[in-house]
Amino acid sequence: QQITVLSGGMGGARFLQGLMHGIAAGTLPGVASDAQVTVVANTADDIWVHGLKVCPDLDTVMYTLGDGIDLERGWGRREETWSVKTELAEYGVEPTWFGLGDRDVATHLVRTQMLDAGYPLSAVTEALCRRWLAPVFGQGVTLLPMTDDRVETHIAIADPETPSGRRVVHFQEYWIKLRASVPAEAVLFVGLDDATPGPGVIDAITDADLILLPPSNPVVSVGTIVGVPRVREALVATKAPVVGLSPIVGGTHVRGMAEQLLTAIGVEVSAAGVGLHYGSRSDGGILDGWLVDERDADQVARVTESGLACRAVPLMMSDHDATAAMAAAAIELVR
Ligand code: GDP
Ligand code: FO1
Ligand code: CA
Repeated sequence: QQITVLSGGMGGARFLQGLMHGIAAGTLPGVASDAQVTVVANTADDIWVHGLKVCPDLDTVMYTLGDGIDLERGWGRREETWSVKTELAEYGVEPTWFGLGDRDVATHLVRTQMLDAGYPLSAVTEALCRRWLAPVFGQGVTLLPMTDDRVETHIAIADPETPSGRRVVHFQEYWIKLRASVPAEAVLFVGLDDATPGPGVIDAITDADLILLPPSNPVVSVGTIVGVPRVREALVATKAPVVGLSPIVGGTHVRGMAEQLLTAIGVEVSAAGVGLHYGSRSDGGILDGWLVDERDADQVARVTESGLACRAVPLMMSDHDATAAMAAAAIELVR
């Protein structure tokens, strides 16, 4: 059995922890304990800092599943130290706002070295996962970048100093330095239209028995993956059922900045709004089913009217059992 998951960073990684927990425990309806999981991860958060290529969503999934993640921050390595970051700040070298951990630097050095040697990001990711995923899951989990091409999410914000009244910052600066405290006037996916799906990505969608959209950011995590040319068509055409879980609960994100970004692209910030934004496959969209949190049970009717299967269940990933139950409910919805 092939399960494919389209993932961002923290939200997708936590969901994957619960999914793997459920597979191992045999608690997912109709899912064998030797089911193979392929993660297609967003790479548009990627950023070059201090000459190093940083891939936040790939690394967050890799570190989380490999148990190297710092659980409190939700990103970067546990037992981290910050000597390199501190020394760079002493030199006054920007960006001082970026949290570059010493252990994390090793990952970026390996990645940058391999990229410089001509290896594509997919080969780099496979090499890094030999350390982080193989010992835990053998061949049970495969992590694929959505594309090997350079794609970066940039955000346009208001700036009265400029003739256009706007300036553009990298998504990481918008989130880490500005804390998404100013409205996103536009979301720009630099390079996305020219990107080619990474090796194995289209097959992972076409050959899947089940495709899951975790409660990842609909704009800069799932939206970017679906925006890679040919991915949307593959999702619409695949024989596999496609089911998603809402990252919006009670009218806002559980954490992060999905509210600001959904507003920027004119999508209603609600569980139903995101489900309808992804759209029902019977209507040219990409979903067969959509799970909303119990607090949004009043929105189920609106979603089902659009041709989508929909149910309200607990959607807080408070622990692995709770998350596994969410995965089970998602599978149940489209069985
Ligand atoms: P990022 O790349 O690190 O931002 O992580 P993702 O894009 O994969 O996921 C971020 C999204 O996860 C945010 O929009 C949150 O609202 C959502 N999220 C985080 N925790 C939970 C949770 O427990 N339940 C639900 N439903 N969504 C969550
Ligand atoms: N998130 C922060 O809030 N502050 C940081 O300093 C920070 C550094 C960082 C370094 C490497 C990495 O892989 C992720 C990092 N993140 C940081 C998370 C990153 O901004 C993610 O892209 C967001 O969680 C949204 O995807
Ligand atoms: Ca991300």
